[in-house]
Amino acid sequence: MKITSAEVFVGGPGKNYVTLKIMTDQGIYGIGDATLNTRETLPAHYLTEYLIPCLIGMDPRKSEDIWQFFYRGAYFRRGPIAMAAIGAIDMALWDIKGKIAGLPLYQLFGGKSREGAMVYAHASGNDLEDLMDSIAYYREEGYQAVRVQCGIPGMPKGGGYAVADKGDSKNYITNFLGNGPKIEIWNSDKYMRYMPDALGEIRDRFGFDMCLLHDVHHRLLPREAAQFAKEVEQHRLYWLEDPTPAEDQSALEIIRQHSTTPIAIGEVFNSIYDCNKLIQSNLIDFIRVSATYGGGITSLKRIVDLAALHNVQTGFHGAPSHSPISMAAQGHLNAWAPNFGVQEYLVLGTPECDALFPSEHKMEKGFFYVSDAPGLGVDFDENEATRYEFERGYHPVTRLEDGTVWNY
Ligand code: KDG
Ligand code: MG
Repeated sequence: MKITSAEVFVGGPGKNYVTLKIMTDQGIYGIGDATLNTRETLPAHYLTEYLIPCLIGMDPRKSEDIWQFFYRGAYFRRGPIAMAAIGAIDMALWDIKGKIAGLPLYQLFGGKSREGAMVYAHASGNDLEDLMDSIAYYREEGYQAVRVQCGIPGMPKGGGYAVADKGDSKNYITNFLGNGPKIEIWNSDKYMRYMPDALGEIRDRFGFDMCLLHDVHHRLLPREAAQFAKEVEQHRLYWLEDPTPAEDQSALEIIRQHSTTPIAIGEVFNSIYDCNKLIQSNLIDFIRVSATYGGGITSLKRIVDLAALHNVQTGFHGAPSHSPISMAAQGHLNAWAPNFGVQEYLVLGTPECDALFPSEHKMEKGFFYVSDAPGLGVDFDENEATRYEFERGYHPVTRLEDGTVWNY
């Protein structure tokens, strides 16, 4: 069996999805996602200029060897661009493998450990009242797990990270597209004085029978993060996400020394080497790496296995930047993983998105159910794809009130 061609498509409804399609001499094809949010054309070029020319003629069943060829075979390794490109190839090869076997991918991993995988929604608001309404909405929809973010009094309206990450995909997309980065103003002191009590009020209103998640989005200093994690311990968060910037891994030691609040980290990681120390030293409770810029299924599965050895659970990144292809890849891993925790999932199910990526996967009352279709169980409609083209976008840039650039 041989790979005969491969093509990259960039675009989608309000989003620059980067979709790779690999064709074989047996008529079976596979698809993969290389959507590196706000830098989408870079993995697309990496694929077309460097990787696809080497792929032609390779045996698509040798997904491990092909992964090693592109990872180990490159002198300059890792980084989100290369790993997103390798990840897309890897997803497409697993898709082909499943189609050859006539099995959904979760069966190739070892079968299902659960029927539905719990997902968490993004509840957000310009202020706490607004946030409460948003949480109530998701609770009524049946969600057991909700991430909560709200505007902070005294910070410019709409300028807090909470609002930029707003839950519904339409707002999210509007926030990310544009001709230059939107500037957001941040003040850690105001945040730290307000947010712990706000989390307490949420518990008072909704009780403890709800998995409550909160994302600090890399904004605090290590000592501040330790203090924050200690203060919110009483509210029994399901997780506190990205309390400090991910590069400074020793910061997690300071947080651990002061609090038992569960820590989730890793949405910006792209290899097992970014998280092996954190996992093996029990400095985190949930690993957030994604299939998209984490090198695909082959490398994500390796991370899941390492995490399982150390009782770290999964909580894969699932912001709307990931296309339904990588969400399907993660869906199959979630169905199988013995150490599954939760999946971030923002409903993308617009008619346009469903038309571009048809699938039978289902979201019901806060749980994701993978279909039994062979491979990834999601398709890509090339005719639909012709309706879309690339539109440049940026993440916001954060500044402190005195103008200093801060972490987004
Ligand atoms: O591309 C970056 C976004 O996906 C990120 O801001 C979202 O923090 C995020 C999350 O937890 O989904
Ligand atoms: Mg996050």
